[in-house]
Amino acid sequence: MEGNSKTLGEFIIENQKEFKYSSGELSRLFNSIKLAAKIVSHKVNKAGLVDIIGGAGEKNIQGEDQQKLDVYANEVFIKTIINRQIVCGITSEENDDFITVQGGDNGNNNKYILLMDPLDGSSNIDVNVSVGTIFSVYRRISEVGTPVILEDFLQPGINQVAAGYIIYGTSTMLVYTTGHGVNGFTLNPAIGTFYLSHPKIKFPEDGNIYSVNEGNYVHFPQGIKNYIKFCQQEEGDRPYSSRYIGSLVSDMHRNMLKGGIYMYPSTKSTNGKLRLLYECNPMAFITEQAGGKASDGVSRIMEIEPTSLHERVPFYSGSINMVEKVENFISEAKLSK
Ligand code: P6P
Repeated sequence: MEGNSKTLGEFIIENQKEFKYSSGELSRLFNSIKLAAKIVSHKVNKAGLVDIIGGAGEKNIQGEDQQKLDVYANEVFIKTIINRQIVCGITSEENDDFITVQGGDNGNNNKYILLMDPLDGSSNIDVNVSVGTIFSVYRRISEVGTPVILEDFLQPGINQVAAGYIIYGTSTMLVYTTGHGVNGFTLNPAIGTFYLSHPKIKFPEDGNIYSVNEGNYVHFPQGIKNYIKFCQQEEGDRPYSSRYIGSLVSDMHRNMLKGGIYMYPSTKSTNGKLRLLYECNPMAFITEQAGGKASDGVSRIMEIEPTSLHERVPFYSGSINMVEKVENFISEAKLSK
């Protein structure tokens, strides 16, 4: 019964103590993310009805066609957050460089920075498959009162103050952590309120779902090829199920609720596809806070020292036993070379 469930607003107020050192700024940041999420959710759910799907004709820094909804979601989150003078800087997948929040002294006096992928999985939009927004919040390291600098954004994931995602699926959910566990809120679009629907989400230690684009199989490291063959063998609780939506948020959300692993391996020519700062680190923070594990195949994702805004890393994230199994396959393959 919705009347019995806490709203996101009530939950934030009740857990204000989690936002340590915050004089309400982080609560205000969450409220602006909540507002932007509702606006984007409304537009995404109407996408099939109005002419805003399909490529906008421009390409983002990743060389990917910018879907019109990508551009729209990016503008909504940036404008909603900048207009509330809460952060001093923003990095977005859709912007080549970081955005300094002008607002005169006011902007520079804010102590938080936001990194985001405003609409992840946007290639799914015009085929009516779920997409998501991913966000990550840090405290600035440069002096308050001065303009934000690149080093503010190049912090390791362990410095995150908060992280979360919005999944625009069969329903719109906001899932976040501030380092005190993971909680999920579902939007009732009729009244525009998010209700606590998934308290204290826990990643099952094991699972039988693996999520990877097997179309890239020939380019995978040998250890990943060996792991995929392991998943497909008839033995014990295997073969596992292969589930890959092509939307990181959707695959990770399902795996967190049911158990499973998401993999985006490196290839000979690339470090994979996923971006460390605004995809891997926030999803890793949530994964670890829910009791899972997130690795680049060798090291903890959140301990990687970033060197550039849009750098990519191999990404293995999910049920801890499955991620550790993949790490073993990778190290065994290296030893057998
Ligand atoms: P591929 C979407 O572009 C994304 O960043 C993730 O959401 C998704 O899991 C992955 O890329 C899909 O990439 O190469 O398998 O199409």
